[in-house]
Amino acid sequence: MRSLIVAACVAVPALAAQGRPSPAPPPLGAWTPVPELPGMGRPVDTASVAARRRALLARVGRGVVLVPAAHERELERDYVQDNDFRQSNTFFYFTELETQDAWLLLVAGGGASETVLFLPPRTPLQERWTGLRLGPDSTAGRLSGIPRVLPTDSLDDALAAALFRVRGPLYVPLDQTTRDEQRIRELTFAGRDVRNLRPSADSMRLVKDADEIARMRKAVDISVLGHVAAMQAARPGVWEYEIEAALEAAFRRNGADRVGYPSIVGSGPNSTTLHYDVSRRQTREGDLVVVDAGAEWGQYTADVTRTFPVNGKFTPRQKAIYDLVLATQQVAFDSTRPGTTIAQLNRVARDYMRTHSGTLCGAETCDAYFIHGLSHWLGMDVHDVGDYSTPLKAGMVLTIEPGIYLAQESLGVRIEDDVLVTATGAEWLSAKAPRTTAEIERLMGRR
Ligand SMILES: [Mn+2]
Repeated sequence: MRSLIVAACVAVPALAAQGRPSPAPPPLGAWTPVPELPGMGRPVDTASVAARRRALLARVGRGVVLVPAAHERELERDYVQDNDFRQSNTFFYFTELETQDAWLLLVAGGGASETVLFLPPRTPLQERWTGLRLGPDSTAGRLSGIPRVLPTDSLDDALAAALFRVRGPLYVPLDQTTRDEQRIRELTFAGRDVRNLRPSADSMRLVKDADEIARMRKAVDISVLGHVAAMQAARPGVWEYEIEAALEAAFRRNGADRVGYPSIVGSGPNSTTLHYDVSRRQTREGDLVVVDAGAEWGQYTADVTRTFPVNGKFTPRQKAIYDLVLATQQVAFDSTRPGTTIAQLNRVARDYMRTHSGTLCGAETCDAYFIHGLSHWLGMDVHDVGDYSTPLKAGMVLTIEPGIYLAQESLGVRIEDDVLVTATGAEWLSAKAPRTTAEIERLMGRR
């Protein structure tokens, strides 16, 4: 699933703007454009990416790292639904460049470390179709903070020379398309010690640096506005797709690049289907609606779930289940601090739900209906990379998302927030989305 908490409901900007024909505030997603690349790319935090590359080289010790960029997707084959292109996360992590068909070469040991960016030459004719592209020139060097930029046709020679000099293994991310794998095979020859870069690169991504956290905050803030819009769009008789449209309109209006994963808007019986994403049912009086949706911004995604009554008012039964899920989430949050593990948080949450079920879930305790995990890592991937047994450290971001799904009653409740581990505990990132039944009813009462 793709799912945090807050003590108080903070004023949401979209609410303040309701019904006032005042000039629109700048969208949350606004960010200084790069003049050389109209329409594509955002500025690179060159200091952050350079620090990530240094950290990687320190881990590698001696060797050569080669990271390909992603390629443009094909409309006819790849069912492209948002953009023709999204950068590969590994390439983005070490460059923050949204350019296709590029390669990053890092050399560690053998006297000196070296970083080279390879870019395909620019072709003006093609740019009539694609818009301006980065090419192997000084502009790319300046924007990327990588002084050495060469054309891709010099990659083979540069790689051979680097491997000869360093006499160490070649690290490549073994997750790329067949096209890259073929190219990587061509670039290497028999007997070469080729290793997977992913375990090292992925474990680095577990702890977010300041630039990554800023991107995540933006993705989360945009997502909060979407969830508020979804609650405001709800009333008995609207179709799930109408709620989804309001949600995703708010994402885009506030600068989201795309959704981080297919939005889940499940009403009534669909509230108990964890990954229901077709949004085709008409809501009815008395339904609960589970909305699990996150905006992606600057390659990072949020993952937030809210559950609300379509008519704006929880029944006593719905409220009782909701409040147990909410209290479970709070208990897990209160245990979130450096040194603990996701497995421990899971245990704390399940123990709490079990011992506080009373007769709410009949013969069973309610944890029997909490049928998925409590948490997952969050970052560029909605289920972000990294070893789940890693003890929490400041800078990690995870979801906390308990749920109870009672299919016989068409009653599903999930509450999911995004949490940043801090030096002393944790911070709710998605706290601005109304979360308690009182906050939700107050917001929906103003529709
Ligand atoms: Mn989730």
